[in-house]
Amino acid sequence: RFVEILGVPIEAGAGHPGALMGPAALRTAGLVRALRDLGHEVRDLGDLTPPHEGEGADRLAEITAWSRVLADRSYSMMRAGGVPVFLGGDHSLSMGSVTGVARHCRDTGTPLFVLWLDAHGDFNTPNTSPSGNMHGMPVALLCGEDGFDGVFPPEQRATVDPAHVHLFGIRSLDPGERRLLRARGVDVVDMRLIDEHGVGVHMRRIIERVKAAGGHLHVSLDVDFLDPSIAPAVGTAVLGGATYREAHLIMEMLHDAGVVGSLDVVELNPFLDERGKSALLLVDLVASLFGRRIIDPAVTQSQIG
Ligand code: DIR
Ligand code: MN
Ligand code: MN
Ligand code: MN
Repeated sequence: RFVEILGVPIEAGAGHPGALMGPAALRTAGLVRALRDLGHEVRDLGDLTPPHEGEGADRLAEITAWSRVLADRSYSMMRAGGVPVFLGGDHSLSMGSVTGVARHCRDTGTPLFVLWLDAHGDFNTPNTSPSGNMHGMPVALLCGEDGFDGVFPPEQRATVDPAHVHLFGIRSLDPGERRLLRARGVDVVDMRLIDEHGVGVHMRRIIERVKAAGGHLHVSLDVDFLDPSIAPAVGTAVLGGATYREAHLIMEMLHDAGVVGSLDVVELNPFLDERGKSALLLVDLVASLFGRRIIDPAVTQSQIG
């Protein structure tokens, strides 16, 4: 496949500085090489430059400026026909990346589904957020909740149906966002469900749904989806996250299904990493998503009959 990589060094949405180094750390960990070794055609577009209007302004103004530039860029990457991979940067970047993807899907009449791998729901609005941090709000903006009027001009806006959003790995919700998630009917696969059924059951359900609709699946991977013992490089670590094998299984199933059309890898804070451990793990997970496997399943099938 043709893969286009764009770094988005934004950290104004997070509570801790450091996420702007994320794209550099993912490149240092060998992301481009890993994808090329799998036979993909990879174009690294470098990092998006911080939009001028945002600098020194308040955080909402800064993220608004980034989001507008990124939504246009994401839209043109989709039109180029490859698989866009956005390297964060904090999770507020998904306001722009997914908006561009949603606009392209609307143009082409393709149903858009979003798989949000995260410890958090990211469904706060400026009215419900206890922290005021915009990395806790992107899904609410994407689903058209109130309170984000100034972010996109009407001609740029494109939303996601909340009934097409699957939050996965969740173990921390604020009271206001929990109420909103219930009211909008968003599918929330929390860690309790994963413990009880395993990730395979829920991934199969989500994959079948996207396939049946002939849809485009956007995957948004927040580092804090992973257990902090394997991925410490995140400002908002929450105990009880996905294990190494759970995370790889998700990526492997997504690859085999062939439904993923765009990806965010966000919230990596290299300042908090332990000798690049989290960055290296993320590169391995992206490689699994793009086809790295232990052995061809056909071989195993023939052995077990
Ligand atoms: C919290 C934390 N729910 C907030 N959110 C984070 O600030 O809204 N999302 N860390 O990734
Ligand atoms: Mn297309
Ligand atoms: Mn999170
Ligand atoms: Mn997040």
